[in-house]
Amino acid sequence: MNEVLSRFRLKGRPTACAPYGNGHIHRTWRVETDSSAAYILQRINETVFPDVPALMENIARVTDYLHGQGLEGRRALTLVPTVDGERWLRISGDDRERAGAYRVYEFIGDSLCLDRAEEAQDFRESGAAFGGFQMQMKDFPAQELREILQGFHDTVARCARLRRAVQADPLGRAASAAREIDGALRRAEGAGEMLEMLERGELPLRATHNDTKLNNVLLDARSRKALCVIDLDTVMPGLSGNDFGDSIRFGANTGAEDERDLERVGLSMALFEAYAGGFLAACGEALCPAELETLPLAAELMTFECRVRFLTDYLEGDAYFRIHRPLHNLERARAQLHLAADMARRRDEMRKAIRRLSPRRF
Ligand code: ADP
Ligand code: GN1
Ligand code: MG
Repeated sequence: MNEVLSRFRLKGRPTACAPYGNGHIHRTWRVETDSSAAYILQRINETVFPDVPALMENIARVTDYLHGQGLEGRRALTLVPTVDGERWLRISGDDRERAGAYRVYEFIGDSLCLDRAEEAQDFRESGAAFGGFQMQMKDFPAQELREILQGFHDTVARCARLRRAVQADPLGRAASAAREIDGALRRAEGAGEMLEMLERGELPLRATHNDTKLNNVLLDARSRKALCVIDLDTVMPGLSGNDFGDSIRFGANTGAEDERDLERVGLSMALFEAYAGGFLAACGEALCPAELETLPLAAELMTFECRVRFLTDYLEGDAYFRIHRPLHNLERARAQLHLAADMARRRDEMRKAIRRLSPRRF
């Protein structure tokens, strides 16, 4: 790895380089140098992100913009340039272990990265980090960002793909999932509600994060307060509600994402309020009333979209989401169905909580 590292402008000479973190997409190492500097080195997953120049252009734009907003040090990711002044490095050759696209970030020390909230307060802080991100990015020209993963939150297109998978039924699995398919296609009717609002100009297009899980936030190790948002690969033009909704889908579920005992699956209003409290306080007046109105619907739609994605992947042969048991994707889809139904029932409760917690009156 020394050859790769020697091509980046590091402070000092590398003394250690070891695999780091629990990310599922890239290969990540922590690097230390003899000048007591620390870095994150990543080899970019080019199967998921084939257009590395576009990906890195987006990240450079966003990190430059955040620094311009005064977020320095541990408050935002910082890319370390190569010795040629580039934002990333291509290593070519036949050595498959070595060849690839690399980037380096400054290491954000004394931080925590959690896979699950240990207390509601952790989830509130993750809301504060993502709400803060909305605030920091509110004047960013979203349309200048490249759409790195096309149609990522186009729920209508996701439903169309499900229909194609049902028709093609390459593994003959559709019969065994008939109930799930029927249910999903029935809800597909209103899947475009937020996209239509965007088209009518009722919702603004924002620079959004799009992968708002808890482990894409760093908390300060001592205070457990939000430090910054990381994993900026999926920052694209999108709807603010989707960022809120995907966090709720994953983090405010009383059960696991793939829970088989559906009795355990549901929306925890306590966790919903914890996240919403952190998020809304941090984004202040950045979101307009129409966006605030859509947050409960967005939580349900993000859950519905995930259900459609899991079900499609089940029918297509589990090619996208890694599975750990044969029916895993079907079980995930069932659990998301259960959660989305609970969210639909509680939409009014969520709406009231948002009105109460938002510093902006609407
Ligand atoms: P993936 O897309 O594979 O999830 P991430 O960019 O989220 O990759 O990074 C993987 C892990 O590395 C994170 O979960 C976090 O623990 C750690 N990490 C990433 N960037 C930094 C950083 N700048 N400082 C400290 N830790 C980091
Ligand atoms: C994937 O890679 P990971 O586990 O953070 C997916 C998300 C889904 C999530 C469901 C790039 O996230 O969109 O919501 O699985 N990420 C991508 O668990 O497709
Ligand atoms: Mg990550």
